[in-house]
Amino acid sequence: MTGQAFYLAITGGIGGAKLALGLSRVLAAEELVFVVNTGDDFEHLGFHISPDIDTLVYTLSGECNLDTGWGRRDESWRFMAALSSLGGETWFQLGDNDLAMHVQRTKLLNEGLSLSETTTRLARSLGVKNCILPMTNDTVRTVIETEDGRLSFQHYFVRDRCAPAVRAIEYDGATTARANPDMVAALVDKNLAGVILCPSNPFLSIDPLLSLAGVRDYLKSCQVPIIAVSPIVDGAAVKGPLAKMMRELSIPREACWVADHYSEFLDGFVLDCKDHEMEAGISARGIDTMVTNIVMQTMNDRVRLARECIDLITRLRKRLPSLSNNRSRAKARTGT
Ligand code: FO1
Repeated sequence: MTGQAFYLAITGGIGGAKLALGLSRVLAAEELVFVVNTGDDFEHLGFHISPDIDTLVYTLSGECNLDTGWGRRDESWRFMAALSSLGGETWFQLGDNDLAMHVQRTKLLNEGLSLSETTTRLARSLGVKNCILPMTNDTVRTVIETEDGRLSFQHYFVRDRCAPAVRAIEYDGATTARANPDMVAALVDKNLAGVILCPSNPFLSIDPLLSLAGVRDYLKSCQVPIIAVSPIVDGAAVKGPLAKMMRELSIPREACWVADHYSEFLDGFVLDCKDHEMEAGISARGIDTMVTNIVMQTMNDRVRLARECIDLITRLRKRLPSLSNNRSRAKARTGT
């Protein structure tokens, strides 16, 4: 890091990328480092595909397809049409411009660059100046245990459209994968101002990172405020299959469940006005709350929410010495 105070934003998926964009409009590039989920990554048609990295890079560069939240805008689909005519797999849609990203990433990885080095090259090529850290340079794959058996994440999410009922979620490779050393360094960097968990699916975008050895401990011992923005509004997932997964996993579809899920290291939680009645319960866990509109429909929504997250961190920094007491209180309460 550059000696400048900076924030670490942990993100994955489409919802997380919305806040990431808001933060990038409020903070200079050197003030904002991203940690991105790679549990969605997979090998497809001979390419290494990193969907959450690409959603973030395309979003930050203004290249993202805003209708889908993934892939590039103004796409053409000649490759997919040609592939289909050859009997190729077309369940995972690769636009002609997006295809170049997968070709170039696979080439750089095959040349021996790490996923981090590859991501930096590709992000810089699209004009993105932020430091973007894959959660690990090793292989971790989210696997969905369903009523139809074990499915890779993209088979579950795209090919089968999240239809099979979820029984459990696993992160293959997490027991041996090393957390990105640059992320570990950032968490103990004296210039770190705060950590923001973007409104991403806890099971699909945040838990893969938390499953890596030592990461929960690094966060618990982090000396700056850690806040999360709820991915749940009024009992329904803001984006994606979260509400359905929670129902199938018999987990209450409530924002306070998410706060509890992170409580062992969490200092602040941002929840929607519609869930304001949960504020007292979350505060009772020693977690500060901010109630606001967290549904991001416009760029102004993204920027406003980003500013409110930074304001919450600033407010918590004034109480820094007591943070660890709160966490130990939360830890004691949840027995984690
Ligand atoms: N999601 C879909 O629902 N259908 C697709 O055909 C699809 C293609 C695709 C291609 C590149 C890419 O980076 C992402 C893509 N996604 C697609 C999204 C992908 O499934 C991500 O994992 C989700 O964004 C969830 O994180």
